[in-house]
Amino acid sequence: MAKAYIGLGANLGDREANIRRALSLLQEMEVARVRRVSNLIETEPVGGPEGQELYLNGAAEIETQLSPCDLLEALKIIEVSVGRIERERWAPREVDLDILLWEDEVVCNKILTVPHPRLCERMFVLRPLADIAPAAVHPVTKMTIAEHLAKLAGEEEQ
Ligand code: A4P
Ligand code: MG
Repeated sequence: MAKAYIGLGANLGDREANIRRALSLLQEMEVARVRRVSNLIETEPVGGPEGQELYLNGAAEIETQLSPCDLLEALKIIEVSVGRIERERWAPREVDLDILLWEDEVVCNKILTVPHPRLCERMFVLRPLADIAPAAVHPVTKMTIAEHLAKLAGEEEQ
């Protein structure tokens, strides 16, 4: 069993119901066991088209027997099952499931980059992740999630 953290985001439809449904499907489809779920927070959209609705963002700790690439494939199936349809990059979405961390491993191939490449620069990812995994260490920077959150908060204040 591998421990991983996934990011949860939604800004279309019933955002909380979409996220909860995705978490249920992870278990029902035997993709993963959901061990912990952060608080869900409302966040301003970053990037993408003007005039988007606010996001609801969260993070979950999961345990899975799948490989990182198989997990990504399963997450995409769950996104579609919850109602996500194909749109341009960073467009509003019913649900977005990203792999944030996978054990303390680095994965980099054509379809998948873990840790998530924009993890350290996004409050909407770090805040919920720090809720459930403040001491988790980023395998590239060697900093904890709590340290990354404090660093980004300091930078955003300037
Ligand atoms: N991919 C590579 N690495 C990963 C990974 N670690 N986890 C590839 C998940 N996917 C990964 O993703 C595009 C492709 O990224 C996938 O096919 C996969 O092979 P996508 O979900 O289809 O499209 P996307 O989400 O629009 O693109 P991207 O680049 O993943 O965007 P982000 O970085 O996820 O940003 N603002 C707020 N407040 N809250 C949000 O949640 N989300 C985004 C999307 C923008 N602004 C936001 C939020
Ligand atoms: Mg995504």
